[in-house]
Amino acid sequence: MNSIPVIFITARTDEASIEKAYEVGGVDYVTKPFKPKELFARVKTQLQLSTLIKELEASKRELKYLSEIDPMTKLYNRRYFNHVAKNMMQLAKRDESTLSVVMLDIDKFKEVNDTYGHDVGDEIIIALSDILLEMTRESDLVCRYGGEEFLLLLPETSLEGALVIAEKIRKKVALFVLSLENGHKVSVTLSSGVSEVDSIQDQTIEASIKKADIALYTAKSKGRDQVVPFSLSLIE
Ligand code: GH3
Ligand code: MG
Ligand code: MG
Repeated sequence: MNSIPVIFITARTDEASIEKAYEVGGVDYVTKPFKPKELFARVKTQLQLSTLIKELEASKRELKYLSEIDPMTKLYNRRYFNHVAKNMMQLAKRDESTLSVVMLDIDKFKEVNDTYGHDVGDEIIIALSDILLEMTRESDLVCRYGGEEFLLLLPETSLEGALVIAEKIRKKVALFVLSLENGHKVSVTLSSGVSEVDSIQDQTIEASIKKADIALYTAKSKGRDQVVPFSLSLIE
C-alpha cells in the first residue's frame, strides 16, 4: 500500500474522472475552486488514518510474534512448529531430501524445581534453549514443545546426522553449570529421541514426532542422559 496518501484537486466532477483518480491511487479528492479549510480537514483526516494504519500493522506484527514464540525462551512454540513442520515435510518429500526430528526432555527436572525452586528451573530452561540455538543451524527449527521438552526439526539431515547433533547437545548440556548467588551449582542432563522423517510411511509430521517420542521414552528407561534413535525394534 502507498504510504503517502494522495488527495486529488480537480476541476472535474464527472464520475469517470473521480473513479480514475481513485484507480491510480488517490485516497480522496477536492473539487476546484477548493475551500482551504476543507482541504486542511481532509489532509488531517488522511494523516490520522495513516497513523492508525501504521499502528494496526505494528499490532498485527506483534500478534503474529506472540502467536509463534514462547515468551520465556523466545523459541518457537508448539503451534508454530506444527504449522512449519507440515510445510517442511512437504518440501522434503518434493525434493526427496532428508528431514529429521529430535525430541529432547530434561532429566529429573522436577527434582531441580523441588530443590532449588521454580525460578532456578526457569533459568535452566532458558539456558538450555540458548544452547539449542547455538548448536543448530539457521535453517533448523528449534521449538519449546512443552514445559521442559524441546523439539528440533532438521532439514537436509539424515538420522545419522541428527544423532551427531543430538549427541553434541547432550554433551554440551551435561557440561553446563548454573552458578547460584548462594554458591550452589546446578546442572542437568538431557535425554533425546531421534527419528528421520519417512516420506512414504509418515503421512503426517505427528507420526515422525511420535517415533522420536518412543525413542525418547527408551532413552529415559535406559537410564537418561543419552540419545536413542528410533528403530522398529523399539515397538516390537
Ligand atoms: P524425567 O527424567 O522422567 O523427564 O523426569 P522429570 O522430573 O523431568 O519429568 P516430569 O514430567 O515428572 O516433570 C517435569 C517437570 O518440569 C515438572 C514441571 O513442574 C517442570 N516444568 C515444566 N515447565 C516448567 C517451567 O516452565 N518452569 C519450571 N521451573 N519448571 C517447569
Ligand atoms: Mg523431564
Ligand atoms: Mg517432560
